[in-house]
Amino acid sequence: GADNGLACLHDEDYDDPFNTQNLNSSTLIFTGGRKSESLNGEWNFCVDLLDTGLRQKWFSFTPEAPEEKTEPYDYDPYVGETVPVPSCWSMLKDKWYFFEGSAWYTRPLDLDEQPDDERLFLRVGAAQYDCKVFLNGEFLGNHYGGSTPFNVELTKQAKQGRNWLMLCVNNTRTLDRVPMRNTDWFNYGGIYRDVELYRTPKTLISDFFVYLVPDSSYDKIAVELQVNGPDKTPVIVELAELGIKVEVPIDQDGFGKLTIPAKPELWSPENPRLYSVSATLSADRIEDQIGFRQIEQIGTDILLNGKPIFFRGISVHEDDEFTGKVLRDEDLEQRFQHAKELNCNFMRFAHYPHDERAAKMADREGILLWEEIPVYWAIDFKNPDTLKDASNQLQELIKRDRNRASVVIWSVGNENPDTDERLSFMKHLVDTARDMDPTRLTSAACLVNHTKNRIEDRLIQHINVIGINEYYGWYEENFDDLIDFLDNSDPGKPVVISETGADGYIGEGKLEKGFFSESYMAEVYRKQIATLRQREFVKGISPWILYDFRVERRQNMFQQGWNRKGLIASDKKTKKTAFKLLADFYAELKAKN
Ligand code: GCB
Repeated sequence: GADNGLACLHDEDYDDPFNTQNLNSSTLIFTGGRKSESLNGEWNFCVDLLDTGLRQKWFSFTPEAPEEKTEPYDYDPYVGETVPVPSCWSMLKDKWYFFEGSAWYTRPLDLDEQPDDERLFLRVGAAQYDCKVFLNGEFLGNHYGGSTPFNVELTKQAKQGRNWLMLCVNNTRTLDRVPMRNTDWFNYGGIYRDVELYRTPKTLISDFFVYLVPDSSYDKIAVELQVNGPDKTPVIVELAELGIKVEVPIDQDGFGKLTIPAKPELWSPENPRLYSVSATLSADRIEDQIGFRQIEQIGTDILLNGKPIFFRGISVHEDDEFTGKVLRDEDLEQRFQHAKELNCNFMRFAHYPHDERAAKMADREGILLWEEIPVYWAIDFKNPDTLKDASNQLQELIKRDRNRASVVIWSVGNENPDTDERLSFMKHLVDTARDMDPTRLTSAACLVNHTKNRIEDRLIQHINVIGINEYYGWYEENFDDLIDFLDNSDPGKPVVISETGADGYIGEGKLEKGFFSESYMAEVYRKQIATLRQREFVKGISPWILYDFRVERRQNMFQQGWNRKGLIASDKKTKKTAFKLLADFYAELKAKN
């Protein structure tokens, strides 16, 4: 038949027409204050392991024009099974648990007549990893990167009446992507964050960055704006609570920047003060709640608003026993509640960009954040496409979250082998972060030289804060080596212990002592706390991890598909003994400050 595999996708000599990578978040980065129509809800759905849909072009006919259907297609996108969006298909049916490949999402889009001066955008909060977008049979582009939002303009293709939107989402792990094949978290698939439709005027404010100028004078706010469209009139920026209303001139490229004298109350964990900021350009208006603060690194110190700070942290994944990567508001609130019970002032969002609602909550809750992209372990550092993917994810994350006062660190990687290619790859990412954002520190979980038992990583010269994942008492069986390790290291920069911990299994068949017992886990925490507290250059700790999380690679009888290093079990309720040890330690540090 026609589908004989000759035009097989991913065959080496096949030029994949759907791999354009032209979608990103750049036209509609800024959604704050805009009204949207939710496209969440039931979508028609079909898994497509063999990519038959792309070869047979399942998207090419619509029910309104059945004559375009020239052959008996192997799937009808307009009838049949549905799934909710957002969701992870892995969680919906047992037979989809390990499914890795393409899946098709289809839904109608009924539109009124579109006013001439209106633009229409589809925004996808996140789809893991590759998402191809089709409207009324036309391919509009694809997006790489499973954890950052992207948008696609539908103005030209959308028509009055019934339209059909199809998204082909592929969660195949590949060697050239970020992340690559091997990770220590579950490979969920699907559209797992909100899908929305936005209407804007012809000219819109597409990007908006407002920050306290980081020159230690605390008396200037900078505004940077990007405008998309023909109108180049000034944008009015208002910060009513500070008595500010200014016009920001826009240049020919649509860019505008202004520095304004202002003395805002500073944002901090103790006083998470946010200000309403708005920007108006004719009919377009956006709003945000923004905090102003300064974070800097001097020698081995980290300073918040000029005062040395210690990060009392905890690491967390985006994972749920029942919904996978879909986190409801209550889930996120509970997460901050647990962090507060631990007396934390800091969280590490590992190992990829988390839901954008989480950073907004952290702004309100007064929790400092480390945000990160999935440059994890040995990705393909010599491949320019891999760098492009990583860099795009970093830029999308920064643009999404750079108005969040809570975010103080951009982390560009986790435990990557120290090769020349990796060094230049990572330096490129650090430079990108600095160019786009002068108001945050850079970091990465760096390397330990295990022979010399010391911190040793050429990347350290390029970043502000050295993240160290150390598992003395767990993967490194001799705990006392931690003492040597710290003695041997002289990093000259602040070190944040970005991971430490041990598995503690508390379900049926649990052990009283030894590896995987809760008491052993607690013992590791006791020793870690006693040792780390004595080191001058250790300026923060974010143990691994708040909750047990699902992962394919952990299959012994205590794990059964879960990494059990959580201070709280996978039910997100049951606390292990180590929880209180850490909470008490942090309470003591907090009292001293
Ligand atoms: C690490 C990784 C983290 C793992 C953790 C572990 O070093 O960064 O992703 O989950 O160790 O539990 O082994």
